[in-house]
Amino acid sequence: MRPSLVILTGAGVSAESGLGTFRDTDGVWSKFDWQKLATPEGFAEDPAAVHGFYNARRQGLARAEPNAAHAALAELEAAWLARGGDFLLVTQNIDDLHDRAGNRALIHMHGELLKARCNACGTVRDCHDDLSIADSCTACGRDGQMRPHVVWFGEMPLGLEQAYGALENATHFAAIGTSGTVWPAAGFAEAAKAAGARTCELSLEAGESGHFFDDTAYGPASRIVPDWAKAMLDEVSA
Ligand code: BJW
Repeated sequence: MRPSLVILTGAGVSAESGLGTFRDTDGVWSKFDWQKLATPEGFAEDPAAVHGFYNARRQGLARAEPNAAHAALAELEAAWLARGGDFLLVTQNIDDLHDRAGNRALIHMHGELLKARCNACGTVRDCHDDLSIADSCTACGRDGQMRPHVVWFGEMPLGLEQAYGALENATHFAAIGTSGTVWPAAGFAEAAKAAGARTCELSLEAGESGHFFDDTAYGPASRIVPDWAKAMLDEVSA
């Protein structure tokens, strides 16, 4: 059978690059109110506050670099494809560290911090600087309609059809640095297991989908992901 690897990543893979996780003790949601900052209702009520939150995170991202876990996943994609396998990396992260490390078969299911979208016409454009309520859409010209191209609570994640298609055919699945709290990503391990994939959780500690994992490795991503990636390649090369 053709080896088919699907990897789901979360905030933990970028933690050692200096980007905050969400639900750890000092995580983003311990300091900021997700209802005000990560919902369409919060944005409608106070768009300037939401822009401020994402502008600060965009500035933080400009100072961040991919770590050894990102590098290992990019090398794994290239090596896996070279051995004739199928590969898909689905990230919940809105940072661009997987892109910068070199992953190409990549879905940003919760959007991208370095993109903005017009609420009026839907046009998506690159966004490397601060956004504000005064910005105009470069496509339709409307004022005050630009928003971060991210997926807030209650909104539909991106690329799900491709992700579920890959999960249905997966022979191997790994969840890396995610608490397994947020749906639909939290259901990926179960979907992969139902498809017959061998499943693995790599994180600092067990998340909420624990019973769907055949294998586990706990520790900092920069240490455990390179070791796991090497073991995966040894397995498919054997
Ligand atoms: C390390 C480490 C190191 C640390 N090394 N590891 C009730 C039941 C079920 C579902 C719902 C419900 N009520 C509402 C819902 C739906 C809702 C949801 O899931 N809510 C739950 C909270 C209950 N989901 C949605 O609304 C989603 N849309 C949706 O469901 O649409 C309808 C639909 C229906 C049917 C099919 C499909 C769709 C949208 C979710 C949008 C999430 N948005 C956010 C913020 C926006 C982006 C941003 O600002 O960045 O996305 S929330 C936030 O959580 C962010 C993340 O991508 C997401 C996941 O977090 P993640 O990555 O898991 O981070 P943490 O912090 O939770 O975990 C980090 C892990 O790393 C920990 O385990 C650490 O131990 C570990 N770690 N350091 C390795 N160095």
